[in-house]
Amino acid sequence: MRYAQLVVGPAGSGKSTYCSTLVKHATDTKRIIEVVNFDPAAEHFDYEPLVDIRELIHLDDAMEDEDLQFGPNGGLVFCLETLLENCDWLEEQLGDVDDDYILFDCPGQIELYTHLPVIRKLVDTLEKWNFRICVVFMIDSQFMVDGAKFLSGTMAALSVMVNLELPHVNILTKMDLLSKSARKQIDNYLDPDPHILLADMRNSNSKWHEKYAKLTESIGEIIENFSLVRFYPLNIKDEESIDNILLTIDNIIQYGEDADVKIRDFEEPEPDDIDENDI
Ligand SMILES: Nc1nc2c(ncn2[C@@H]2O[C@H](COP(=O)(O)OP(=O)(O)OP(=O)(O)O)[C@@H](O)[C@H]2O)c(=O)[nH]1
Ligand SMILES: [Mg+2]
Repeated sequence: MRYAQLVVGPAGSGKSTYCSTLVKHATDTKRIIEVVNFDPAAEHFDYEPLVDIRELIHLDDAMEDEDLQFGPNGGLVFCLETLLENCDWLEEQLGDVDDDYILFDCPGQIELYTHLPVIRKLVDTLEKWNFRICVVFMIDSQFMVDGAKFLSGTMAALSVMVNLELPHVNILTKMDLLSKSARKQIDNYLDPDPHILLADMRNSNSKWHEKYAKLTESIGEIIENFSLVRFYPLNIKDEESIDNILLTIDNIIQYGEDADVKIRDFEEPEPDDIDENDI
């Protein structure tokens, strides 16, 4: 079995930072986690990718091509479709390593996850290669601090869940940036209670709420009754917070249960231990 996290979410939500944070955390705990960059427009990230889609196709290739003439959004979809058509390339780059653990750092274009088929097809391919996958949907906690925003973030998470049909974890990122009062507000939403949500919407005097109070209430109740969406807070400056998230996802993909957990051997071999045949 192979293990993977498909790291998705809106632009700038903290996907690449999450990947580099996990890689560092893994190194500190003597574990191996690799990252594959699936973002053809990426300019900067703080990890050394195992595979980089930009070596196959870069967004500029799609935008600057005289025949294609894509804009940034269509170009991005085109690049991912090109990746799909070149699965052999990806398979070769990934190698065939049993029990490996890979984060796929995806682009920040939300429609790739909410309704377009290309990521779902990539997932099917990864599953064929024996990957057990958890979708990790990132959302910036700063955009979740009132009832209306929370509702909209929840619906986005739900669309991704329905479209990708995989085990799924929602993460509230950038918790370190929240003020004390915002943090308190978010705590109310971690275990969403439709009544708190409704009270919040009522107090906000929003036009939406005036018109659609009953709809908001029903959506809130559906989410609660079916335990549909839950958010986990992540503070990348707190090792315990990182550890909790990793543990939750490991449990979901059953990492370590039937795997030979890979531990990096950081100790240099003693000179006496080196077999002459190795030299
Ligand atoms: N303080 C703080 N900043 C963060 C955190 N996560 C991300 N950032 C910052 O937010 C910005 C966007 O982060 P990225 O990790 O590039 O986000 P992304 O989702 O990969 O963005 P795209 O790939 O462009 O969609 C960067 O300036 C990061 O330094 C966090 O947990 N705390
Ligand atoms: Mg990124």
